[in-house]
Parts: sequence; C-alpha cells; structure tokens
Amino acid sequence: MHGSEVRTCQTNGIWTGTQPSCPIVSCGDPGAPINGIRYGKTFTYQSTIILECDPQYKLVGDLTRTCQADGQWTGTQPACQSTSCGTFLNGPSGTVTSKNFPANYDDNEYCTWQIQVPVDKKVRLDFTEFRTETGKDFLMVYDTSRYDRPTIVFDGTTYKPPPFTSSGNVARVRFISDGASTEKGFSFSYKQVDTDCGGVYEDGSGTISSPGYPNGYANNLDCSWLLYRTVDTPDFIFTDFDTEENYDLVAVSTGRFGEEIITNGWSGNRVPVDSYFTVGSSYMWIRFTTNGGNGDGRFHPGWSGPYKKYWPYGANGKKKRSLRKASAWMK
Ligand SMILES: [Ca+2]
Ligand SMILES: [Ca+2]
Repeated sequence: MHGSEVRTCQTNGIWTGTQPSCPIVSCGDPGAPINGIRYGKTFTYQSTIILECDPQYKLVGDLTRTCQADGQWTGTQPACQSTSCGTFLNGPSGTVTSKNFPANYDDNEYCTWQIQVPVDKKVRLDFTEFRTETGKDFLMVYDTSRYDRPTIVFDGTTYKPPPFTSSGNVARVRFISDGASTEKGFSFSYKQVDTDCGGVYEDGSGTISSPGYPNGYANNLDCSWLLYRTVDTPDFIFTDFDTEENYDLVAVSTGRFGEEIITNGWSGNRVPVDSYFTVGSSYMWIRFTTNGGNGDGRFHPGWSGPYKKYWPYGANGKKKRSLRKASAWMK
C-alpha cells in the first residue's frame, strides 16, 4: 500500500495525509533454470509458477514457487543437475523400472523418461508393477507436447495404472520421491502402436471408434483410450456397437486408475441406451481387446460413439443417473 494508513477529518474539512492506493504486488519473472523450463506467466501476489527440468536433469530445489505479499517468491530458484536416472528412449519397445527395482527406490528422486516413436505411431505404456508412497511419491505421465503439466498422476500401493496410449508420438514419464519413506516402485513396458489404436482425448468433444470402423477390426488388438477433462466429467455413448460375442470385448472404467468399473468387457451387437460416466471423475478409460479369430463367421463393424462433457440431463429432459452397471441399460 502507498499513502496514509490513517486519515483524520480536520476542522478545515480536509483529510490529513494522502489517499492510499494499493498497486498489486509483483515478484517479477524469476526465469527458467538452465536445462529446465518455467511454467506460469503471471508473477503477481499469490501466483504460483512451476519449475521443471528436461530429461536427464534432476530438479534440486523448489518445484513450485508462490509470489508472497512482500514481493518475494517462496523458496529459492531450483537448479537442474545432470542425473543418470531417466533418459531418452526410442521405439519400437522396451522396459523401464524405477531405481533399484525390485528393491525400493531412493529418497529425493527426480527421474524423467522421454519415449519417442515414429511420427505415424503412438506410445503405449503397460504397467506390470506399481507401488509408491501414497500422497508423497508420484509418477506423472505427460502426453505428447503437453509437458507443462501431467495428464495423469499416479501414487499409492492399491492399484496399478491402466494401459496408457499417448495422443501423438512422444510421452514423458516422471517419477518424484520425497525425502523419506520408499516403496518397491514400478515397472512398465513401452511400445509403438498404430494411431487408431487408443489415445488421449482431453476436453472438447469428438468421436472415438474401434480401429477400422465401420469396415471391421483386426484380430489380437489391445487398444486403450483415455478420456480426460481438466475440470469436469467425461461422458461417452455408443451409437454403434457390433463385436464378436464373448471374444472381442470393450471394457469401460473411470477414475485415475480405472478403479470404478462400468463394464469389465462388453460384446455382441446390442447398443447401449444410455451414456457412460461416473459423476466427479475426470478420467474415463475404454479398452478394446480382440481374440485371434472370428468364430461366428459374421462380419463385425466394431463400435463408435461421441465423447463430450458430462451434462446431467438426457435427451428426454430427465436427469441422468450415474451408471456403474452395464446390464440394466442395454437394449
Ligand atoms: Ca517417500
Ligand atoms: Ca474376434
């Protein structure tokens, strides 16, 4: 504040002092660490910036800094130190494990793996093990060209992340542990997959279809789609559905780990009446697996449908229910 904190009305009808003004406090741009990047473009009071390091560098210092009322950033500017934990990887496939795996990882880790495949492919991650200290040690997955914030963050010892497929040909995985208590860590494989076999669909709306739809899908598929909305709930509805009964399965779940199961695997040629969503969840997973043949000899076009933002009212104007069981709402 500039000006007088206390002003008194004088006998001459004029206030003492000067009228105060309250210019917003700015902490200024602290810049990016060398071999790192700064996310956040506002530097005024209560703004928070995120500081990160490129792959093969470890962040030492504060990951986030917040502008305080006195015009100073919290903490100190971090540095990016060269590290052997994390690296650049290329397709077609490989395996990544946390440090010391299957023994426990170390404290204060900051490891970044960047996985790149040819431009006409996507990156698929399959976790085989996952145990980190809940709420303290985090594995972050960053989608293609979206390195300012993770698409999804995993921690804990209860669940394993579902298969993840990037939206483009690069994905980053970062693991950060705090200064105390460790777990076994994680192991995942990566491989390149065709662009129509899964992906990340963030915000907006559009259509997702099985590979090759409507001209039929291949045998031995395993494709994983992630629908993600930053501030609300994704909603998906099948408008066409025809797969080999009992063998070519569509599983739908919600939650970070897909722990809210809507269906474990749905098949046949019945189209659902209602849409799929779980109120409050930002994440929805759709996984399509097909077997090695087509035993019934019929042609199956596959499935297709639009995704959008969850809206609580159906086309009939009635409020929709949160649906978790497939059986009750199939034609
Ligand atoms: Ca820890
Ligand atoms: Ca089949």
